[in-house]
Formats: sequence, C-alpha cells, structure tokens
Amino acid sequence: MDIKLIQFSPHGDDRGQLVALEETREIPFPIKRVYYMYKTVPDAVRGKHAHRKLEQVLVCLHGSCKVRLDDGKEKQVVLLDKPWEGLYLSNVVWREMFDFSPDAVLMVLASDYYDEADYIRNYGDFLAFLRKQSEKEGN
Ligand code: T46
Repeated sequence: MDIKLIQFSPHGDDRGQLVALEETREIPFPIKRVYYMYKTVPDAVRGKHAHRKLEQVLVCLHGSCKVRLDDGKEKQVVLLDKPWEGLYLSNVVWREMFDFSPDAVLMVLASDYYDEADYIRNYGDFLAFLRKQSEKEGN
C-alpha cells in the first residue's frame, strides 16, 4: 500500500516543542493547500473516498483519530495521536477517518488545490480506477 508514517523532528527546548514542515523535505511534495478539521462529532466517519491524483499528509495536531485505509488489495487501520508524526497517503488509497477524540484537530497538507473532479466517491468506481491503472501499467 502506498502510504507511510513520517516521523518529524521536533525542535525541543526548555520552552516546549516546535515542528517545522517544509515542502519536498519533511513533506514529499510541493504543498498547495492546508486544511484542518476539529469539533468532529464522536461517531462521525469522514473521507470515504480516494483521489485520482492528489497526495496528502495527515497530521493529528491534538487528540487522536483513526484512518481506515484500503488500496483494493489490503486494508489497514492507522492511529494518529502524535503531533510529530504524519501519515502520507498517495492518491489511490480509499480512506475513512473515524474514532475522533472530542479534542482532535486533524491537519492535512495537500499537493493540489481543492478540486471535486479529483474525488472518487464510489467504492466500485475506485476498484474500476485501480483495474484501469494496472492495465495501463501492463500488470
Ligand atoms: C481527504 C480527507 C483526508 C473545501 O471547500 N475545500 C477543501 O479544501 C476541502 C478539503 C473541503 N472543502 C469543502 C467540501 C465540502 O463541502 O468542505 C466540505 C467537507 O469536505 P469533505 O466532505 O470532502 O471532507 P472529508 O473530511 O470527508 O475529506 C477530506 C478531504 O476532502 C479529502 O481530500 O482526503 O479529508
């Protein structure tokens, strides 16, 4: 699955911690957009889609949440509860964010501007997109 957990290096001193994120360094793409979610209701499930092109890094700045991931072959759940850790997601990963703690603040760094046309919101369409992609690559 084309995902990875990235450990950032906090600059800690006797005042506390500071994490710096720079495009193409800690974040493996040029950053075009940042958004974040908070006050997520306890049983909310967000996401439920994949992307055609977009790459993203998710950082839970405060509190915790879980991300269910599925690339059409394997599934896994990742817990995000550290502000010094980022979850890189390539485009072709179905994602669902759930189990938000009441104090969760989830920040997302994205490789492109918001574009509804980039979303694959139907799971069957996601599997068809994967099949087409693998045919193109000759697999
Ligand atoms: C993703 C996961 C991790 C905008 O106007 N601009 C934006 O940049 C975004 C992200 C959203 N919106 C609007 C569109 C909807 O009316 O905000 C509303 C909520 O967005 P959405 O339902 O897509 O949010 P999530 O939490 O289901 O998904 C988001 C991202 O959209 C998505 O790319 O991978 O977080």
